[in-house]
Amino acid sequence: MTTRRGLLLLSLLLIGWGCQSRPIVWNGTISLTDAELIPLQERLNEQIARGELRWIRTGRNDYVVQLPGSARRYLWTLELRPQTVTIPFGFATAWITQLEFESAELHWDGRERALRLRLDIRDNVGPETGIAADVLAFGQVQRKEFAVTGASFTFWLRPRVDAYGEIVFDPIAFRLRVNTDDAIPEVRQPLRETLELVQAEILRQVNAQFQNYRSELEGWAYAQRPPATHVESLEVREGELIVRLGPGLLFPDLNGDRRVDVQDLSRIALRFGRRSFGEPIAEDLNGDGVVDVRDLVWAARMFGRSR
Ligand SMILES: [Ca+2]
Ligand SMILES: [Ca+2]
Repeated sequence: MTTRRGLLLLSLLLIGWGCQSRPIVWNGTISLTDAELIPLQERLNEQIARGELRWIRTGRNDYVVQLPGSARRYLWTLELRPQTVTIPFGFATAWITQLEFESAELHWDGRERALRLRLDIRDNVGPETGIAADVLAFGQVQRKEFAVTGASFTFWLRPRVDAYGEIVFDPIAFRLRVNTDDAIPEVRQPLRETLELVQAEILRQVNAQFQNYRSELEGWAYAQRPPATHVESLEVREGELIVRLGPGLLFPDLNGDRRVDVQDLSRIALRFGRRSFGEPIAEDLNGDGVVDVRDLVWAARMFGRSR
């Protein structure tokens, strides 16, 4: 206990000195193009092929999502109710019988400044798929069914830099696109309104489940750049993410519990003075090739923080 307290005190005393020192740093810019997204895209397409991301319909939908290189499988649930909208002289209740996902595409979308994930929906003409509605007008109920063509689900994930110089993704924007022009004129407008309600409902549920998956995605983004760097700024252009990197100060959690505490400082102290000969050392937080007071100071400054 005394050793730990001593360590902490030493670190805190050194902060003033450390603030003035300038570690040797890695500066530069990297570009993450659509090519870097291909493994993520392939994984999604495999999951569509395996039926883990198979379709969406009114009722309960269960999905499994897994990133390449990760052992974690995320379960997502969407629970959609039939939607009722008013129409002249009555109302219409519509539901999705079944819309099947066909393929996934990932792209850096310059206009939206976001990572775009589009799930294309198979054109359907069968009786068991598509969108259906019960239309009540002038006291009569009629069931209408619509074949769906050119439909897609699109999610946008907006990257930004957090206070630790890491890429984080903000909650999702979403658009459900269905060609409603094929629907008969009397239900075209109610159908559009219904789809807007469904879209808002999907967005609400997906964002509520985004937290866990988000850290996984951020881990992926972290792995795409050189070690011992922090992100200074981001710019999403068409087809690429431009990442400007600055002085390499890794978040000083060395035992992987996502929190900087005395255990992490102890690890730096234990390897104090160690030099790297090619192989990076985890405790060399600023990447200058040696575990020294600069690394300890950085860890002390981040003491108590979690991520
Ligand atoms: Ca820790
Ligand atoms: Ca160092």
